[in-house]
Amino acid sequence: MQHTWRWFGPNDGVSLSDVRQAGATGVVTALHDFAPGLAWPAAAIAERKSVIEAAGLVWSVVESLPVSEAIKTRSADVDSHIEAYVESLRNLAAEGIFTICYNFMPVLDWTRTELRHQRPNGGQAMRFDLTDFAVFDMHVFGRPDAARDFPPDVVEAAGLRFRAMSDYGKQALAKNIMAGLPGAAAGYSAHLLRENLDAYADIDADGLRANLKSFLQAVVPVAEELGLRLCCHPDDPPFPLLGLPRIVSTEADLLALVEAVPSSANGLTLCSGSLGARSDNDLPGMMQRLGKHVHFLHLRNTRREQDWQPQTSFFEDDHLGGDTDMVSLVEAVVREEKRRGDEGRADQCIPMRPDHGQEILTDIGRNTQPGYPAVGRLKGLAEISGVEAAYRRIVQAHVAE
Ligand SMILES: [Mn+2]
Repeated sequence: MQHTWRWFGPNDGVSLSDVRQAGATGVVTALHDFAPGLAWPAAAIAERKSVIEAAGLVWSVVESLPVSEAIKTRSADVDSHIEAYVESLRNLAAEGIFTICYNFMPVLDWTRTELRHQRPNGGQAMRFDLTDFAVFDMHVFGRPDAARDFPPDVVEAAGLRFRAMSDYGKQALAKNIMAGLPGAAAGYSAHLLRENLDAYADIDADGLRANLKSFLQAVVPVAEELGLRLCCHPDDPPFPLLGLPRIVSTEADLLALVEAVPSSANGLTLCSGSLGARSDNDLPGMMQRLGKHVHFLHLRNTRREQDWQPQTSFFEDDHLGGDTDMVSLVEAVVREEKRRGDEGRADQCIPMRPDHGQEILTDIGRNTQPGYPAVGRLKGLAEISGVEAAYRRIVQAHVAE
């Protein structure tokens, strides 16, 4: 694996010097100043690249080149936004940046109900509590018919919890949930959320799948011609929220995505943290079966606190802790890389980043991006690297026999 690290740009509290000391060689970043639907200018890409290279690192992966709501809903601006997307792809390829991550989650980018949940050891972790989410959806935001989307015991518990909650608690909960909305830094209102949800009134899962396929049909041929590897990030968490359809949540979804437009340019970001929140997702098995389509890895672990299949409550556990068998997943990755080498594939080495980390030691109080502390991710990267090094030895020994 190529060891990479997500960096949010010059304003990130974790510096490129930190990234290098943590042991990563590649950077995963995006030009966050450009709104979805706008093309990334060649000069801005070149400038970001030079900042990364001046620090002795390489820009390995773009995460994300965002897909606009107009593209996801195929509304009025869809054609101009796809044109802009293609222009960004051309400009990135011209700078030698070939791996492009995106997601197709309607409205929400990621969702947690607590950004800094106290762990027994004194560290802090992100957490998703389905009952808290139901409190927000049913009572704070007040979506009509929201109760139909939760198990009966969650509906009941959410009513009790809401009645006992202070105004401050309600505001804090709404703020945490809205933190995952694009543009959240600028403040995201309930009004804006309602407007965004309305755009999906007539789009069900099949409708969204059709829109994803239209998007892929437009961009994949260009990406293939440019030698790019597009890789869709799964839904986080991997089940519907706020009545919105979600179509990148299961192994069947991932398979449908790559089969919709078969091409080496149409691949996957295997995010073990997102997918692993569901008990019916077998991550090592998914890597074994879908490995050839995996262009980018996010290695992270979650532990389910309650399971209603497919909905769950969970927190982000240590990278080697949690419900996903990370050791077997890393083994599957090393074996896939070996297979690619034997096949002579140019992309044998898959970029991987430790996706999120708990806040520990000097992370606490630094107020870096939620989920993206320096020490917690360094620990995750170090642990995963150890497992990888061991499997590399084992796999090579096996081949020598
Ligand atoms: Mn991820």
